[in-house]
Amino acid sequence: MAEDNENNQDDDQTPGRGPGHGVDVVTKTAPKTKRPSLYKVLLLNDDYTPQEFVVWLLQAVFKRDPEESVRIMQHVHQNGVGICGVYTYEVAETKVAQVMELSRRNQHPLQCTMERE
Ligand code: TYC
Repeated sequence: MAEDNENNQDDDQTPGRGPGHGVDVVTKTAPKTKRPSLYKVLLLNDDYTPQEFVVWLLQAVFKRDPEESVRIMQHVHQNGVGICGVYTYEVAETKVAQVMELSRRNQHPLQCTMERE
């Protein structure tokens, strides 16, 4: 912009555009960024998956520290369901797929789902 006055009051002394005529085109584009939706990744309790496997999984997949992992596992064990983490769609989808694949490979019935926050 050639000049910085808010409403161009003293720009139009001479008719027409061009050098010396002080005509600015002011465009104000609204920021169009939207925050992505977030998804909770939920672990479901069952009677067969070993507690140690769940604690290991929470560290390996969800990068929880050992104490947090025990706390989350115990919460799921006692309440039937618990949150492992909150992520954007594709990250949540990947975590769910990793849990399901690790459970399947180890022959555990552990289930994991995601839910929009
Ligand atoms: N209930 C399981 C047991 O006692 C442990 C467990 C915890 C399983 C959390 C799944 O998401 C789960 N062995």
